[in-house]
Parts: sequence; C-alpha cells; structure tokens
Amino acid sequence: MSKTSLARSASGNVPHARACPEEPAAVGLQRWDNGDYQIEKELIVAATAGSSGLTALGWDERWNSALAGLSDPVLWPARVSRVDRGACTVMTGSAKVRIVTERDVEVAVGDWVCVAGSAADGTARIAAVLPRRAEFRRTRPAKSAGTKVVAANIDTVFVCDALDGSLGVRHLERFLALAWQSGATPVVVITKSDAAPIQRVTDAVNLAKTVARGVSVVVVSSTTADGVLSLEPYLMPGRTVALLGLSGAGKSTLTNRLAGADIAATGAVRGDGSGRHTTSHRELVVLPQGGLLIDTPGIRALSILGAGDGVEQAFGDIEAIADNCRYPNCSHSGESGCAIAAALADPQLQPDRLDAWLRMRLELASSKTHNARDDVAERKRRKAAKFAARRASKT
Ligand SMILES: Nc1nc2c(ncn2[C@@H]2O[C@H](COP(=O)(O)OP(=O)(O)OP(=O)(O)O)[C@@H](O)[C@H]2O)c(=O)[nH]1
Ligand SMILES: [Mg+2]
Ligand SMILES: [Zn+2]
Repeated sequence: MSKTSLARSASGNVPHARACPEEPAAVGLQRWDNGDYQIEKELIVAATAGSSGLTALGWDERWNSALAGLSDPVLWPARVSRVDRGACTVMTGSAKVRIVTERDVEVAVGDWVCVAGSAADGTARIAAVLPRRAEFRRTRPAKSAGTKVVAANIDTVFVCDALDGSLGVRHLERFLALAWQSGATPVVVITKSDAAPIQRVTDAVNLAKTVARGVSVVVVSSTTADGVLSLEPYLMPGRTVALLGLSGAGKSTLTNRLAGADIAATGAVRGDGSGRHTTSHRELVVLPQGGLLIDTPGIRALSILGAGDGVEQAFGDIEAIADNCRYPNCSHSGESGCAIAAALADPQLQPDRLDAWLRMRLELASSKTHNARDDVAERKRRKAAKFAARRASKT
C-alpha cells in the first residue's frame, strides 16, 4: 500500500532467502532501560503460545516473498507491537523483544520488520520495514510536522463511537474517509449500548448509516457483551483490526472485553462526554480467538490531508452524482448542467452532507502545498533510513 518504509539491508546479495525464517536463538530477551538483558517474562498473550508463531501474527506467503526479496538470510522477521521514543517492541511469534530504533527509521505499530543481529548481545537492529499493505495516517499534533502512521498492515478499522459521546456525523465522515484511505475496510462500532435507551440506539444507528455508505454498523456493549459476537468475523486469526475514535469511546474497554483480560487501561469520561486520553500509546495485542487488535489513543482533530481517495470512497454517493455534471471541473456552485444542483431536489441527498463534501474538497485542494512539503521530508527520511539500515546490517 505505502510507497514508504523499505530500508534495505546492504549486507550483500545472497542466492536465496529462507522460505520459512527461523527465529534467532536469543529471541525472548529484553533490553531494559539500564542496558541489561533479561528473559522476557511476559508472553505476547497466553493464547498465542503454542499456536503457529508468526502466522498467528498475520505472517503469510506474501510477507515471506517480500522478505525473500531482500535476499538476506540473516534477517529475521517480527511484527511491531509497540513504538516508543528510541525503541520499539517486536513480536517474533514466541516472545516479545525490545529493540533500539534508529532515529531515522520510521516504524509503526503493526509493521513487519526485518531484524539484523541478535537480541542476546544487543546488536538487534531494524534493517528493513516491509512495504505496508495498509496504513492509517493522521496529521501530527503540530500542523507543520506532516503525518504519522497510527496503525500499519491493518485489515479493518473499527471507528468507535460511544452512545454517550459526541462524535457526530461530520466527524464520523472524516474517520471514514481516513479509514478508506488507509486501505483497510471501515466498520462503525457504536459502543456503550447499555448506557442508552433502545430508541437512542436505533437513532444512532440510523444516523450513522446516513454517512456510512456501504459500511457495516455494529452496536456493542463492552459491559454486558451485547453485540460483541458480531465483531467476530473481523477478528479471524491473523487479521488485524485498529480501534479508532474519540477519547472515551470505549476502545480500551472493548479491547479488554475481546481479550478476556484487563490488558489495557481504561478511564472515566468527563461530564461533557469526552474522554480523558487514558490510552497514551498504541499497542498491538493478540486475542485469544486469534485476531489482532491495535488499541489507539483517542483522536479529536482529524485532517483529511492527502486522503483524496478516501474522501472519494466515503462520499461515493455524491461522487457518483457529480460524475454526471456537464463539465468535468464543475465546482457545483451554480454552473449549468450541474448534476449536484439537480439532485438537491432529491430528499435522499442531504444538504449537510453535500456541504461536508464540498468543504473536504476545498480542504484537499488547499492541502496540495502541504503535500509537496511532505514529499521533500519523506524523500529525506527515506534516504536517512537507507543509511541507518546499512549501518545496522554492518554491526
Ligand atoms: N456503560 C458502559 N461504559 C463503558 C462501556 N465501554 C466503556 N465504558 C466506559 O467508558 C469510559 C471510557 O472507556 P475507555 O475504554 O477508557 O475509552 P477509550 O476509547 O479507550 O479512551 P482513550 O484511551 O482516552 O482514547 C470508561 O469509564 C469505561 O468504563 C460500555 O460498553 N458501557
Ligand atoms: Mg483507551
Ligand atoms: Zn456540478
């Protein structure tokens, strides 16, 4: 999916890479902050022990081919489960390993990485990040700082919206556009059904459906487990789901419910319905039933910068009408032959939704200059990552 992130090892060509990579003997060691190594005590999740290692984490033939393409038999694959400043945690299929990350190698939770060196002697380094198949990006809090990947290699995005929350349809549209842009399939998950009367639940579903065209809308309660079973089709072994939404939407509580254990911290919601940003980092967890979940901190400000395709997909209903405008560059603001103007008489087309679409198109147009700046930064980052990978593979 992404063009980014392939930092190749420079350790020379080798006739063939392993069809089935082995883990290094030292896997299962963790480097602690004081620099010591200790046996990693915490297994990924009890359920993965004994299951088929990397496959349980989503490894498949396509990833194997991507690794083989690097033609370097000393690299071993692992999936990134957590990223911190200067270090990340990777899962090898049997243990978690902490690895120091080079400043210029951008890794995201969910990435498949190829590691050079050994965890036992502290030489483990990320030599390559396999090209992502899907990535959910958001703008960094500081506007000028470009975008960052929230979750990589995801199959599904659960856009979580609490019945006691304040997501709103306009916000939901943005989440959906970004989810489509990610390459994953969005599902709207309306949470806390136990906290509202049935009529409010029905109204919330109907409202969500007005903007979630072609998207499943599921209602759940993590308190009573109502509706949780309907999430099962998305949580098949090896499939990865990212939980996204506002703070307080119940993402971590749902993670705990699905994991059957209190693995993620949860926090009370304020009087105004907003959360308290309880989750401070993204984390990939393997569920007992085999699916993989990425719990994320709540996101409020959502820029659709660079998400033109996602907006097109999220507003497929309006885009289809606009295709019939007489002029291909119609601005839909009074030109003759404008199909949108004609469709406004149709009660199916809500003026608010049309407004939202027009505003997003404007936003996309104005983001083009940002994109140009991002491209330069991205080129620099990739170049630096290449050098970092070379250094890593030489140690
Ligand atoms: N009644 C009810 N409360 C819930 C449910 N799910 C979550 N909550 C409550 O909602 C609050 C917020 O839940 P969290 O799971 O921490 O929300 P979050 O989306 O992870 O929030 P951030 O980590 O801040 O992004 C907590 O007090 C939960 O107990 C539910 O199904 N029913
Ligand atoms: Mg949380
Ligand atoms: Zn038009």
